[in-house]
Amino acid sequence: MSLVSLRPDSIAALLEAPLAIVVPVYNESQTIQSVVGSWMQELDRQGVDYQFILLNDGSSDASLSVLKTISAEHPRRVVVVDKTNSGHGRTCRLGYDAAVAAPRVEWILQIDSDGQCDPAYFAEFWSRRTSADCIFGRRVRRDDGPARAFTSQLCRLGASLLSGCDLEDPNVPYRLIRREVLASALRRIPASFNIHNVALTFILRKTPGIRWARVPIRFLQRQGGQNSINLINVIHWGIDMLLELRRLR
Ligand SMILES: Nc1nc2c(ncn2[C@@H]2O[C@H](COP(=O)(O)OP(=O)(O)OP(=O)(O)O)[C@@H](O)[C@H]2O)c(=O)[nH]1
Ligand SMILES: [Mg+2]
Repeated sequence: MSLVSLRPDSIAALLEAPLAIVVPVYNESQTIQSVVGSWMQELDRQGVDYQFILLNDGSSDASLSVLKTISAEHPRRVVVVDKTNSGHGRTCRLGYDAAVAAPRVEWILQIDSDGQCDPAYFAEFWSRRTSADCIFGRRVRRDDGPARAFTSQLCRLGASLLSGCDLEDPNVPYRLIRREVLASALRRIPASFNIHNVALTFILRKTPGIRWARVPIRFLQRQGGQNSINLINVIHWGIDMLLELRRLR
């Protein structure tokens, strides 16, 4: 199923499986098909009932047509959303808003579309759900280079100083969250925020009574496409993140 609607409730109406997988997609035409394929293989092996929400974030390459092909091949497993570019955080937010509005969804998994999130860890995440509300990856090994690791450490330092506790890997894109817990956290995060995943980690960690689990993961190199790191973006995101977290305190 493919749609061109930005309303969370119209996306939610298409969600029927207990696991919704939120995947922001930006210029990933080279990678997205094999990434979704390898995830499907693992999810099917685990016997999990799932649906992908693949959100095309205004890609300028052929991502959208690849997404449409994937959804035509797997209509029961894939919902495609096409939107103008708003960045990783706001794109994830739209997926989260849709997933929490779907009554049959019990869990939301967020992963990236460039193949850095290895499906091999999924079984461990899934098994932890009986005793945790949030299961987050912690990138203990990174194949994407020291500049990436350094940026993540700066993010961790800034976010942890503002929250008063160690947020470990606040921006990690491998995260499984119980629907009710995500829904109540989102109510405390303005939709206009930019760095949503860090704000979400911050709020979830500060909410009493939430049961946490962390799964150590190796973060792979992106499987193709463009590496997006550039100093100007990183500075921009860092400033946004600090301003946004200050508002949440
Ligand atoms: N760069 C970028 N990525 C976006 C955007 N919207 C959604 N995404 C997706 O967000 C995820 C993370 O983006 P990446 O460019 O991989 O960012 P990263 O993992 O920090 O950096 P590299 O993989 O090293 O390039 C990917 O799945 C992108 O397809 C956007 O506006 N810009
Ligand atoms: Mg990446």
